Amino acid sequence: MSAGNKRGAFIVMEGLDRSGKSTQAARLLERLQRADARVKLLKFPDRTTGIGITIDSYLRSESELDDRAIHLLFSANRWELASSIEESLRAGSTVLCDRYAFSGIAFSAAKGLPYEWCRAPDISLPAPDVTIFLDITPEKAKQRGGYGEERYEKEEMQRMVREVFQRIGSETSREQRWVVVDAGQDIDLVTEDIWRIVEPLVSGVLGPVTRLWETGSNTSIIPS
Ligand code: Z5A
Ligand code: MG
Repeated sequence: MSAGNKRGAFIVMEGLDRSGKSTQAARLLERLQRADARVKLLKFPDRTTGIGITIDSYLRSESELDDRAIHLLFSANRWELASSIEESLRAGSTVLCDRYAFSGIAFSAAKGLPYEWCRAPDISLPAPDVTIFLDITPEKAKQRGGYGEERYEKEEMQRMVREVFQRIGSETSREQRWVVVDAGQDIDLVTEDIWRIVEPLVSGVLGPVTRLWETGSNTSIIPS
């Protein structure tokens, strides 16, 4: 991190199931570490917390929950870590995150819940400086060993999820960048495309951490 008032960059990976988020997040982590950046990798849902254990059981279809209740738990799972994300950014670490609030909206809206209702609980979370959307067709994703056994891992569901992601991307502000990468290409080409987006952020970002979907205020969620 260079001198000045710079903070760490907040980078989010989004995409359909099997689009390569975890593979690319691991590669990016390694590359950032080689570039001598302090970096923290997170993944949502974080299945290790109390809330995350409930989410895990739901995703494995070991328990049932009302659609709205599980949506709020996914959001609460992010809020559990919101302060620590902001602290890491302020301390100069790059924060890399595998899925975030956009997955929350995409999956719940694809189930039929109203889009605005789905977005509401995540308003004011720390906003990414860039969201990298790994775009792939559900047909191509399925060829990658087929979908697994978890809830939502069905082609028709993934098709609707992709449509909601496209809406989110089209509505994202210029400041909170949404960049689409072709995730159907060779794995190394995807890695290079991602690096071109991330490299300029490695030396840090000027300005405070912004808030998701908040207008006119950059008030921190933690005291300075
Ligand atoms: N969910 C939600 O409803 N609400 C929320 O708020 C949040 C999530 C945060 C669990 O997510 C579910 O939770 C998810 C959304 C919902 N449901 N679905 N679907 P998860 O993140 O724990 O798990 P996942 O993301 O569904 O699946 P995944 O399998 O981890 O996908 P991935 O990380 O994008 O893919 P990958 O593991 O990196 O790669 C998959 C395979 O493809 C693997 O064999 C790779 O070697 C291969 N691969 C990767 N890239 C390529 C390329 N370029 N070419 C060829 N092969 C490749
Ligand atoms: Mg994954």
